[in-house]
Amino acid sequence: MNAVFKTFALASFLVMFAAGAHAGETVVSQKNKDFSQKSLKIKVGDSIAFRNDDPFFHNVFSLSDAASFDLGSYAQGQSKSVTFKKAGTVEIECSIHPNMKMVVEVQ
Ligand SMILES: [Cu+2]
Repeated sequence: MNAVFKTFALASFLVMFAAGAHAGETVVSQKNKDFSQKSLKIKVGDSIAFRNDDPFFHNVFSLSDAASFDLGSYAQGQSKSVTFKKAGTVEIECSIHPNMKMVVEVQ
């Protein structure tokens, strides 16, 4: 093995390691007045991107102890994400459509 190849191999390993250690992001769609996933398990540090795929406004909020937030209301095609920093059960709702609910288990 020559020195150039060794350096390249080491750099490739470091890039793969860094990518593997990166926290995950899951996309959840809001479509037909519902969340595309009713329940989801993620790890502390992961994020969820909520994308509005309906031709009208949706909101995303949670009042749970493990994550309390309000992403506001936004239109079709827009997406907002939340990073979950605490373990626990998070109930997520839409203030515009009270029937829209999903549960995230943060582990
Ligand atoms: Cu909604």
